[in-house]
Amino acid sequence: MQRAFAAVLLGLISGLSQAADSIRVYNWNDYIAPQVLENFTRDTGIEVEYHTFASAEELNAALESGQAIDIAVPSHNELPTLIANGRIRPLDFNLLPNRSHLDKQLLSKLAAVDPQNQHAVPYLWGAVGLAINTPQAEAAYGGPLPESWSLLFDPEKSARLASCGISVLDAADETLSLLLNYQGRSLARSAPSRIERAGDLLQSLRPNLRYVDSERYIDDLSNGKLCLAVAWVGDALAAAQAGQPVRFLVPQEGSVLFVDNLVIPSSASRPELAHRFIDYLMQPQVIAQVTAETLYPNGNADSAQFIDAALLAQPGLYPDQDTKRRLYPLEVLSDKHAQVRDQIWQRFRDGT
Ligand code: N2P
Repeated sequence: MQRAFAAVLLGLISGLSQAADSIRVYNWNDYIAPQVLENFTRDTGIEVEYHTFASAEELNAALESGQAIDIAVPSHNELPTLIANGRIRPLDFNLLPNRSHLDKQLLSKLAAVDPQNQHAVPYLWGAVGLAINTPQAEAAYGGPLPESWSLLFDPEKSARLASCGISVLDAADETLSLLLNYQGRSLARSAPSRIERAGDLLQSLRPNLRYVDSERYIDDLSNGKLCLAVAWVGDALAAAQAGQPVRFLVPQEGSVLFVDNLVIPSSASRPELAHRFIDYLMQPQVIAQVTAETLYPNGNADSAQFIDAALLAQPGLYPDQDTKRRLYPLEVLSDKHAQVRDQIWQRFRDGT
């Protein structure tokens, strides 16, 4: 009797603590395996209040809103500003034993934007490229396509593809960096006047585009409603997996690479539980599940053995040597550059 009573009491207590143990997570759209969140709650008793965002701007607004966020997933180029503005906390490595699985080379590169890797744990990464529905695009273009950003940035070429649908990511840093790189320049090292001229070119392309959005295009590509999309690799591969003749191309002129990171914002109300979440995701078999679901490479050196061989070999997922040589990391912008970028982008995105 007494034992039964104790069991009920224990159940009550753990029920109570479960209700109290909850974290709020902010992640990119289409960037998790839902099963992993369920398993985390099953294994730890910690509930996850899961929110998604579709642009760096949206994440920054959430981080500045003052609401409690326990986990966020900024791209590497945002880290210096987040650290300088005191928006994210240093991590307690003692609470992160699974850090041992992280790719050391990747960590040493990340140390350039996060000294000693104090604040960020690499989650998923990947290339930006063009997702092309080849039969549709060739029909509209009138022949074989050049493997070039000119398909988008040359107004005459993109006008030929406009009828079958072009979309651009709502990602200012990526798009402007790609355009300047296509022009043989670098966004971070260009004078504001040159960036403004690049903005004018973008504006002149606007009539050729269906929309600027990072979420809608995933379904539209999968349903054959777009023939050319600036895409993050996993989103493009998802369309191919859905059965469309969509290929992911890293054009000859090269393209940008991003590394997205798990961080604990200063606004976190449960930093210790946030560490448990990060450590959970760093288990090789768990992050392998995320890669298999999202089709984005991860930053874990021990996860390959848990990823299906056919998937690992899928062209585009982990870029081959030749593609890697054409990829450069998304640049960190000065405040002045960020201001010019924001002005250009608002006008372009809204098509006004
Ligand atoms: C996936 C989002 C990719 C994240 N939909 C790009 N930083």
